[in-house]
Amino acid sequence: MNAMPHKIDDTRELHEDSLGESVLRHLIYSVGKDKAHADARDWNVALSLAVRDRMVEGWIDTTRRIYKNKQKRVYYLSMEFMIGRMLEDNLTNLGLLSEAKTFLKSQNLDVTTVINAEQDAALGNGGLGRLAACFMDSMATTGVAGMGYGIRYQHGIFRQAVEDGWQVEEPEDWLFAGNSWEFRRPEVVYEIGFGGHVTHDEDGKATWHPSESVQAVAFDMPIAGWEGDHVNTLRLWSARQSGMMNLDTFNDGDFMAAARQQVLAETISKVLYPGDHTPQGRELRLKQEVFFTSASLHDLLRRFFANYDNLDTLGDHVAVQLNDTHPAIAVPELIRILMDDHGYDFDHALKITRETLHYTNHTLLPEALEKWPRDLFEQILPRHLQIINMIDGAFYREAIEKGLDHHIIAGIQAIHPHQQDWVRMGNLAFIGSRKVNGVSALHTELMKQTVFHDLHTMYPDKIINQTNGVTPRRWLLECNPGLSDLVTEQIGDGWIDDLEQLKEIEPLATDADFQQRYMAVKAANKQRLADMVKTRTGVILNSDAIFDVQIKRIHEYKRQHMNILETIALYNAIKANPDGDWQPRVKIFAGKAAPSYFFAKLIIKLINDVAKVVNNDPDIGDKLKVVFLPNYNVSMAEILIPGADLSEQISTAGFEASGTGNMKFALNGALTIGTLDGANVEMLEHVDAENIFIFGMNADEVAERQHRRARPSEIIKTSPALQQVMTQIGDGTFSDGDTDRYRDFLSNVTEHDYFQVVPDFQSYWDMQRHLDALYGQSEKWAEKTILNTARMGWFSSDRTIRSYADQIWRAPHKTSGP
Ligand code: B1N
Repeated sequence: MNAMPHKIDDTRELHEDSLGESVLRHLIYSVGKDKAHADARDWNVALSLAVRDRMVEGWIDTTRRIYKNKQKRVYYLSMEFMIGRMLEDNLTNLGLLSEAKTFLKSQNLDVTTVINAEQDAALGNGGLGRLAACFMDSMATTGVAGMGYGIRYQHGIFRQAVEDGWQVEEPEDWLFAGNSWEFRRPEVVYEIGFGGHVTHDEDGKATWHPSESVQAVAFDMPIAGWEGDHVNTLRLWSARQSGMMNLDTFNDGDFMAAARQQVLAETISKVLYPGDHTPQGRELRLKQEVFFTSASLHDLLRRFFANYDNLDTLGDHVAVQLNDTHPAIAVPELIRILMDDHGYDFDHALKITRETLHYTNHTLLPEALEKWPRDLFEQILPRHLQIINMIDGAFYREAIEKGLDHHIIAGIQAIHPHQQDWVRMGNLAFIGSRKVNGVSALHTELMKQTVFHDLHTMYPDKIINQTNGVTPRRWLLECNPGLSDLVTEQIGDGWIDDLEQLKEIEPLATDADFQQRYMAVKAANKQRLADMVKTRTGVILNSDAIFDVQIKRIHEYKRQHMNILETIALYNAIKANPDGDWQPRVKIFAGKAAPSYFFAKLIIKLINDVAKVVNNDPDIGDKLKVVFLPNYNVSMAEILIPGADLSEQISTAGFEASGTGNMKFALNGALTIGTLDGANVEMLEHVDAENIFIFGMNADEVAERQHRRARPSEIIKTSPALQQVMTQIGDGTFSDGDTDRYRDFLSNVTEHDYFQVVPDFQSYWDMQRHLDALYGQSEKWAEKTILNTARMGWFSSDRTIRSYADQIWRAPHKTSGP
């Protein structure tokens, strides 16, 4: 009990070298509180620091070992790391979770409350950033000498509030109470220049004279792999003013002008751009990209020189992975460093660069491909523009040699030689990299056929596929302890770092006792989910209903609007026959819309409008509920995914590069309703057609309809159900009689429907009704659920990382299995 202990009582417990002793010491000496006055966050900080202490030894050890063995290093450059909370992850990987729980209970503390007192580190938008976080875990687990480089944003992705059904963005402030995991490295600091001009001496050697500069300061977080012995580093850069505040200005009394300089410098790492698939052609964004890429390259080269004395063999010892084009400025920056700082000629510098850099593409959406106005680029990076012109020159000669015509070459150079308007970062990254990869089999195939068609003909061996994966530590072991225990009881715990061992539970899929135990775990997870929904929205859920979940960024191509149209049609059907034998359903949505993306915000409003009508209709009762959960983040996903029965992966075929939520759901035993898109295609191959519910057009059919500009009107005419839905949205049924609100929505769907909601609607509806019936056959449903878990092992990000290490990085790693 927390009886008013004084300091002596607290310190008297500090005699054993236990985790608890260390927590108490940190509570007193690091947090500066006694037990009587400590709140959940204080305990969280004390426990985190105690865990961090235990990581440091392995960390220093790993660093020494890699250095001594000259192990090939892998650098993962990413604008985004969607980490979430770290405490449970670190406790788990270090094998300290049960000791920590026992200790917290002995102090009469609620374990969940203490763990949840940590703010999510949400330094990303969605899947791309979360993939980077899963990769950090898997690189440590598989023993890759990997280091992540990114930006220590002071403000991560905005907090989403919902007011009157509309999304409202609020600032996020994750660092307000400090970050227990990070180490500030004031000695690791680089000057990053912008603007200015370039001079050439009589030998032609160039010197760039930037007109402004900021400093990049390193902050490190240790990343422990499973079982804790290999500990890598995530190094995030924070911007600060170069040099001290200008004292002359200060003495003149113009303190504000001096302070302004400081603020301007620090804006570079102030806030994450909240666009997902919406490139921000803004000067500050370009500066952010240059800032972290240049600092990271300088840092990795400095480390290289501790072992080697010249850069000729850089690519033998170092592999750099560019997470999308956001760090693509690495191509001219590395060449610039090699030429201007180390005296290499251009051809040699380009060769070394092309042995070192690799580029991952994450989207084919044309509007999402990064490009910068040439003039802006020249103004901020005059030397880099010169180098890009040299790259284009060299590329032109290669292309001519390979027999390409001028027209085609112009289309794939970094800068179009005649239009001279944009610097196209995808082309630049492709030309400057050794390997280029897509993130699912379908996506990689489409890269070859569409966006990179001509570059692919020129370099037919450059593009390869690396299907995404998810870490089984966070996405099964930690988020679903009930299922983890059940699995471990049957097959041991080898699956935790060798996920394909889940295959061993396959024979139990038809075992009545195992089915019953598996579904009892699912029921408990559904209850936990329902409790959260009640706390956050007040809506009470019927746990006999199918929990049908769509959680991801709100985007037209992801088609949340098709889901809500189907929801309205179901509502109408129930209302027309309230005494029918309806399978109860709960439709759960969560996700953020980019602040400038009006249509996505309108979809959120429509979901909330429909929820208000449906949830309050006495004819409907428990048969249908609609919920929009505000402020979706990693921690919320950890509750939603284990509690879902059904996973919505319904993007227009050809548009979702991979998806990773799809994998997390299936691993946790949700059945998938989805299109033949992204990694769904490979999930189908692994779980088999009878255990995944595929509907709608495939990518070729979609492309054909889009090409033809086929109009949806003909189809709507033949569907009374869809027609009724459209009429209701237009006549104010869901908008208190406001007939204006959804005008844009309706014209989008009924006139253009670029993302093919209308042609896919009927097959989506039919598949939903098929699933209703299947849910009633509880043994069959349980069997399919178990088979999903059993067959998803291949989608571990450990597999993905080993594959990158073998096929791209040529870097050593631990092999899996006994
Ligand atoms: O990357 C994920 C994939 O699983 C998803 O299918 C894909 O949509 C996602 C610009 C992006 N692609 N592109 C982005 C993010 C931020 C930004 O500023 C583009 N995100 C994806 C992991 O491969």
